Amino acid sequence: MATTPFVLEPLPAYREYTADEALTRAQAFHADIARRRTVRDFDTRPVPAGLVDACLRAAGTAPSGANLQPWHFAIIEDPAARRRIRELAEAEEREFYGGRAPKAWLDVLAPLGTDASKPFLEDAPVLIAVFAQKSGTRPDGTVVKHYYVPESVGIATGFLIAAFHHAGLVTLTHTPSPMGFLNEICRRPAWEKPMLLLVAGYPKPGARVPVHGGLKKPLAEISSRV
Ligand code: IYR
Repeated sequence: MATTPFVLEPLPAYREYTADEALTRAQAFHADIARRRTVRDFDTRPVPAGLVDACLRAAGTAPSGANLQPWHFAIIEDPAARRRIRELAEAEEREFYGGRAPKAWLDVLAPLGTDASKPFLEDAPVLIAVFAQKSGTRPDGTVVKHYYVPESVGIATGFLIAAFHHAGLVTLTHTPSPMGFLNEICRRPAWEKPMLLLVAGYPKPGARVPVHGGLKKPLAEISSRV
């Protein structure tokens, strides 16, 4: 197999800011991303055409191991497919909350008020099933192993969550476990691993979220200077 030639180009579209501008931008970004909340009460309103694709394009710019982009985002908007996902996810969650989850896990979930009922899977207009690909296929049909797959998929999903937030949509990261049923519904091959379901849309009027003031760890706890 021929290797791709190593080609460099001048760094395109880079912008450096003055120190003042940089700080202002960093603080503004923080203020905006800090408004993001995980929402469980979704309105049934559809999202405007093109918005999901625009957000997915942003996710697709994420860095990844050897730039192999080991992700696939399956968009589920069909109401019957969302209803089926809800049924199958709730069946798993009933087992989880009904005995499969260790007590310590249920204890840390208690403040979130989650349970086996997942109406948002039907109410929200968009579900994105995020799949991780441990290998891919080159244009010539040969197989290429992927590296740092969970890291890369996590980074791209973070971009996607930020893109949805930036566009004024709310999201919920849902992880029914196991969730192999997503392969069949999304018609993805068995070697792709479903990592999570991102629920996206608008909050229901009057949507409520857990009280959370101060619950994000302070900088001194999440960081240290070496
Ligand atoms: N998958 C379950 C449990 C759950 C687990 C974690 I970690 C959460 O942050 C929230 C829920 C559920 O979706 O209810």
